Amino acid sequence: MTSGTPNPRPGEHDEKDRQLDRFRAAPESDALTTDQGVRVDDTDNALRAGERGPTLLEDFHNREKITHFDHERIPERVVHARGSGAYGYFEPYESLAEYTCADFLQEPGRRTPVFVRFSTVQGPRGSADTVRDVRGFATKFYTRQGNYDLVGNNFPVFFIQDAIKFPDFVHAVKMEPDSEMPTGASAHNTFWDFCSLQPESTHMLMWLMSDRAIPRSFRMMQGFGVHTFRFVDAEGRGTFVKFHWKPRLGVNSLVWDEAQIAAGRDPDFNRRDLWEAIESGDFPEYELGVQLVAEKDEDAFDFDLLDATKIIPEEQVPVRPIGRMVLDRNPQNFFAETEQVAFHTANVVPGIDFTNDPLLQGRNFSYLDTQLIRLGGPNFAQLPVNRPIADVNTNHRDGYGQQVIQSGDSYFPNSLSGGCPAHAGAADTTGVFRHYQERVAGEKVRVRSESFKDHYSQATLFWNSMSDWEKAHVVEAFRFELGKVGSTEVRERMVGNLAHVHGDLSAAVAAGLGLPAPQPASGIRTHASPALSQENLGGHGIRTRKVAVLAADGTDVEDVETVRGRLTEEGALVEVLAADEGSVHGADSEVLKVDRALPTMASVLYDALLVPGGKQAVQTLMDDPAAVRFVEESYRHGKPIAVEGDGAQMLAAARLPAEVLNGGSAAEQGVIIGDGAEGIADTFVGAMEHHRFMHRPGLLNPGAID
Ligand code: HDE
Repeated sequence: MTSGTPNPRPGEHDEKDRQLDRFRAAPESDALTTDQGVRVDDTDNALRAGERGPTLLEDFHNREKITHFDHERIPERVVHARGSGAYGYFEPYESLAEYTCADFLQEPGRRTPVFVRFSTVQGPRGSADTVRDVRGFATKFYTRQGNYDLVGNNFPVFFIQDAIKFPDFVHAVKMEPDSEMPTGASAHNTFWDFCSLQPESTHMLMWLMSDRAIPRSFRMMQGFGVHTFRFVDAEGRGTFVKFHWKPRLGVNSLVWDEAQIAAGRDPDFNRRDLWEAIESGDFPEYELGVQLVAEKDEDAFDFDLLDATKIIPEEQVPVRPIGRMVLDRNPQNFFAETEQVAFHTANVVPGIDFTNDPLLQGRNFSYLDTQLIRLGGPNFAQLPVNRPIADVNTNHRDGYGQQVIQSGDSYFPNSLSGGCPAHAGAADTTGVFRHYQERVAGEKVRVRSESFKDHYSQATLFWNSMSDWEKAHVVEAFRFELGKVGSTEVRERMVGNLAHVHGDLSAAVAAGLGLPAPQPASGIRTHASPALSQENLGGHGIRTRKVAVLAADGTDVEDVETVRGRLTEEGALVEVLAADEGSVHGADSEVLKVDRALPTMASVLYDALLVPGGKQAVQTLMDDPAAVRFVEESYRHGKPIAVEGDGAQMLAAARLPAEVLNGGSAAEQGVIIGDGAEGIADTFVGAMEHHRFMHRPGLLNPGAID
């Protein structure tokens, strides 16, 4: 090529490139440009000296493109790195003016926009969703009086009582420092070493070992503010408050074996579930409730309200529903929104204030501090997802990433700018944040209050409140986790701690670890709080539950349609699975569309299973190990199974216990065997409302419960 000849157009050289040209040439409006707005005609070939020559530094587009790419990542969150977000709104049911002057809680039905981020705690950004872990449940309310962040979890308590221990706790639970293993799991030496030496963790461990730590869906878990906060009314009067989110769909969990398989089959299990529900218009909904305690009753409990390892049992102070939140929009860009959202416990609005909970006080320092490193400077509140809808008028200036062209002076007091921005006047109380005037007095001491020292009573309360299968799952989880701990000393110490919770628990865990049962502590209480058991936290209906239908040529298509009709009427999502995608033919040549190829899916991705009749089809399925495994796992994970006609043969092929197959109690165990789709459809819906059947023969480890 002689100098001065224009470069070849992309695609000039070969036919394939010419075919792709239609994806490359853009109308002016969506043309590719540099960061400076200059149009680019080729982003496939760097500028070089000669076709086979060296790449030229002069190619500003190439350098800009690669430089920007090199800087795309920011540090992930030190905890809660893996998360999923959604937008929506909150609306109160009633005015709460009696307790708080918070503007967004004054008017029934007035909507406040929100952004929510759900997360796991231990694992890095790319870790699996269904690990055993606490889930973050953080909500940013964009109120007219500024942003309010309720940065909660799906458990109502925490591992430690004082924030100064947070780095210790996180170092212990994160991957081990030498091997960086295990990812997304607490089942390792350092975590249990720490907890065994830290009895204040015991209550939280009960939650962590329960099925609450493996939620079926972000849409099916509770959220808690954890700390006791303070509502403040227009006259400056305070009321203690604990916040609760309750999911409309009920609280439902996975079982451990299922969660582990799902981590491989779909590491995005919870993220996908949230995303798809919102995309399909099944908007997740949660009710916000409060437990209110008058200041005069601060000392009325047998625990300290400032201790974040304690709950206020709902039977003692009922949860009062005050509003609902609906999540109705997925983010447009994961990084810009879900990754860059910056929550902060100290983002409060007039009417909501802190207490002296030492965990909360430390958090109020940490969240602002962590954003500085994560988001690269002090201007992160200007990012779209963090920007308040309330007017912002500060004297802050400059800094990395400043987005605003500010004008005027930036000091106070000033006369040259007419005193602006000015303080709210003394008489102007509406919409002004005034710190609650709590009287404090004390020595400067480094001590833990005596009132924080009972570490076991509420762990016992939790244990006593569980149903038999929930207890069995707690025991199995302790056995699993401690079974991964190499040090016998740590195992023994931990089992020793559990002997203060309940003798049944410590004995069952010890047995699984091959240790002698420790002597149960004396004075273990028998109190219980039914509100803690998932048995009592069911939702209504089966909306968005996923049902798999196993099909092959010869499937009874009419029966499938009948059951599908009934299930979709109730809002369930039905998918037909067969060996290959496309369609299968019924016995009378009807056509049934196949939604998914069986080898791409797994039982753990569904809530319930239907095996329709059809002699030839059932024979094909019985010869397919993937189909047989599907049935076997569905049974083992407690999922409702409906079989119609010949489909019943699949139960025997999956080696379900004879007592279920022949004992006549199958329906009670959520295994619905019937002739004719009409007959089974209603029972199937009822079984799905029950979610899981944990009392099936062979499911509960007999050693794990008495
Ligand atoms: Fe957090 N926590 N935390 N935490 N936390 C963070 O802030 C911290 C605690 C919670 O989706 C960090 O922006 C301290 C309790 C959630 O972006 C960090 C203590 C509860 C999220 C931090 C706690 C939480 C975080 C890391 C005292 C439940 C994710 C990244 C022991 C009530 C928010 C970030 C999101 C995130 C500090 C304890 C919930 C380092 C010092 C208790 C949901 O600032």
